[in-house]
Amino acid sequence: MLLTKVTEEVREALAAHRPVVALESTIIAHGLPRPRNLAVAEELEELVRSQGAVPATVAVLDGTVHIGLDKRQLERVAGDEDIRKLGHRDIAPALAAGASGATTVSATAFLAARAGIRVFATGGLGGVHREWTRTQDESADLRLLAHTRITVVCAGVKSVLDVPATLQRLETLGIGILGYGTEEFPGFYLASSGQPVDWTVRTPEETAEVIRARDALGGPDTALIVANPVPESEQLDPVLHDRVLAEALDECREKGIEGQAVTPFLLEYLTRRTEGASLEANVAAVRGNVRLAAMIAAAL
Ligand code: PSU
Ligand code: MN
Repeated sequence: MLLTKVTEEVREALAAHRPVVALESTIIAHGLPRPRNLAVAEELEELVRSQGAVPATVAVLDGTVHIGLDKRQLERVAGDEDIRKLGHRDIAPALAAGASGATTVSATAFLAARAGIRVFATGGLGGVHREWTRTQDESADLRLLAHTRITVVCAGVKSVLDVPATLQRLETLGIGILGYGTEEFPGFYLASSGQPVDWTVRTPEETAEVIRARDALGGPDTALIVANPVPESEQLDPVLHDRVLAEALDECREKGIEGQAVTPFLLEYLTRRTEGASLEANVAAVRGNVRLAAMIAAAL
């Protein structure tokens, strides 16, 4: 059975050691509203190309892993209301069932690293939820990144999470963090979460130096997070953010929403109740991350 299909363009770029950037599909299918999601997905691929790198959007379609999607496949991921959300534990059952699903950070990092891709861009990572003591909800992203050697460019972790607790978990798990042009950990919709980072890099070349040093050392075999803040001019108004997020968390608890549905619910609630302002901040953050990821891949 054919498990994985890598597009010719991605295969050739990897073989020739040209820059490739992996992109996840859950943000498209479950993180952004239709039909804007398709426009963003296409724009992100274009952004990677404009930096001279090859985009590899990852998804599972009809029981096959795809590393790199064509236009029609991207349209399917963005348009299919029934497409599932797949973490890394869900890939094998999805393949066996012939199912289709968008891949989260955990599933995308797993598949991209296995395909030989070294740089991956997304919006914000999953992490420890604020209700953790009651729900024990911690994103599978963290455990997977604890044993996968890949560089992930993101705007920190989603601010709907318990950010200090997530930073503690990242330290425990040995996942590296570099602030990109900042001494503070970004806050996804916000330029800063108010938490400090221990290491700062300021150029793609400096970032590549860290990756090379890890390679020369032979480890650790964990992910390296390049935490790239959304520009302050494009961030969500912090007062609006805090107010609407508090409402979103109350509503999530009252409705008894659990498991995989929590993150999409919170993101959708924020988009609706900030009249699209959180969506613009989210898209601005992802754009910046994708552009930076392409530059880091080129510097490698
Ligand atoms: N970044 C975004 N929007 C998203 C996500 C990331 O800007 O929707 C997705 C990623 O796929 C991430 C997932 O892995 O949210 C986390 O979901 P959970 O908390 O259920 O693990
Ligand atoms: Mn979860």
